[in-house]
Amino acid sequence: MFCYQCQETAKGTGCEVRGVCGKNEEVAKLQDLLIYVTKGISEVVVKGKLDVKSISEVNHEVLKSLFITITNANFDGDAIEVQINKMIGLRNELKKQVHGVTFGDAAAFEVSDRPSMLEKASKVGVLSTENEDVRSLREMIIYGLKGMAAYTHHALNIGKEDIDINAFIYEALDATLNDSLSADDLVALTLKTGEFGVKAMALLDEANTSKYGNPEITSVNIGVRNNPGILISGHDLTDLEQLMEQTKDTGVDVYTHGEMLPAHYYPFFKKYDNFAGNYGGSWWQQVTEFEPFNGPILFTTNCIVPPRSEEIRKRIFTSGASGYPECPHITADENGKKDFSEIIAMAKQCKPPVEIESGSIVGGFAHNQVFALADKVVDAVKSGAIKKFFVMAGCDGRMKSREYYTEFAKKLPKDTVILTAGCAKFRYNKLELGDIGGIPRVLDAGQCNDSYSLVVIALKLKEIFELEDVNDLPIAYNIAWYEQKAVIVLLALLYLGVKNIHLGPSLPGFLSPNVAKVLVEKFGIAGIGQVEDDIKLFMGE
Ligand code: FSO
Ligand code: SF4
Repeated sequence: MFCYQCQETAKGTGCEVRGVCGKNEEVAKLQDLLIYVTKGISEVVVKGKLDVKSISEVNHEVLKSLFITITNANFDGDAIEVQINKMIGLRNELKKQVHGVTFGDAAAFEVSDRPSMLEKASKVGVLSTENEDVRSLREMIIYGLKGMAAYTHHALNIGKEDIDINAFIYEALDATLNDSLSADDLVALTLKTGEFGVKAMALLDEANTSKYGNPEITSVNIGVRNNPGILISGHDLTDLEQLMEQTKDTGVDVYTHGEMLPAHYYPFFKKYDNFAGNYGGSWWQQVTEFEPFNGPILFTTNCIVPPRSEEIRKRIFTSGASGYPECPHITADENGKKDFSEIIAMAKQCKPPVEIESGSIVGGFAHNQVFALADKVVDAVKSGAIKKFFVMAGCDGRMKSREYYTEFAKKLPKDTVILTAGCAKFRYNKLELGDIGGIPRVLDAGQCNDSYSLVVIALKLKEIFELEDVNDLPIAYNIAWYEQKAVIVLLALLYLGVKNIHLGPSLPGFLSPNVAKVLVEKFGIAGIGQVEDDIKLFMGE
């Protein structure tokens, strides 16, 4: 196996024996093959000039396939094998609509069983592209597409689609098979991926806010109550909605974990009395937090960490693109309805969660809420009360080097405000950082996809201050990344012309030295250093 798609990749260069994430060789190879067949489908769609509007099932399954391969989403080899077979079947059906076109291997290969899949996968993985710069650019595009697919898939669950995004995914995946494209072509395609990343985030924002209302300032309880509970993790708000509907009046409480925390900010979910609060910290803390939670856990998306004990594994359920061997996977019926009764029944047999912290955290500063505060914010900037904003969106992760972000937040001058989204916030959202004239110094917009809100806020400030260039705003970007959704957020920012983004805790292992050089020279991308030095640099001292 070879995988270098996430920040925790072994030695910063690639997992070759087993994933640091816990992904074994077989699952890694099956994921490679699943990506390969989505490339083959893309070739059929692009070369066959098929009408993307007329192939919805394929569109949706491509989104799901890409999503399945995101870091920590799906560890279930059997489920991935089923998906590969489904995709090959769809590909072959599509080919029947095309005549007189010669296809390459990705559109033509066949496999009969698991061993033949693994054998094929060994030949079509990341390292099958020999030139390291081409490999680097191709993979960066594919990782961006994975993130884009995840966001588009969530929007689809709410009934929102943008066919142009699906068409672009085919175009880009097909391009990764094309040996005649130059490095410049691939750099251009990388930025175009960012452009469609913005569209995907906008689509999901529209889907979430039209269905669940605009996020608003909310104080979220982080303690516990006395009832049994279900913990829901991941990003899928439609799963949460169905779980809330099915648990109301049952005596079972629902708590969010990790990236589901921002669900509390939406007006829609406030009507449920049993929506009890948020339990614990970011995704990787599940290794210690699931045990005292005592009740069942529903993963709606990544990030799953392989459970350390049988007792905990028995309490894990998955849905959507996520999966874990031997954990029940709750699938939707033809109307999108999921039956969570097995989880609710289990919860009733479990003890209530043990309290691991108490108090509350405040969030809900997506674009609409920040616009409501715009006058205050603009006055604070004009008066000098706010000197700088720090976009610290992105991810959290296990590495000790991420303590940097807690230190950075603590040591930032008191006249600065942190704009955050994604699970990076858990490094500093429980610190008492105070406020500036009533504006909290940490403004959490929501999930990683809500980085879109931060962009909308930046563009609004640019308009208010009548600036030509978004880089003239008093905003610095110190972004933490972990997996491929953060890659699409980064590409979206690059597409929007944001310069001098600092990316940490380490630069992606998938950047070849030459590609890294392009990012440094063209966009001013940099890594992180020591907290004090970086703060001085950002503050222009
Ligand atoms: Fe991922 Fe990052 Fe959204 Fe986290 S992009 S790791 S779980 O911020 O949140 O999915
Ligand atoms: Fe390694 Fe990350 Fe790939 Fe897992 S997802 S195998 S940790 S690079």
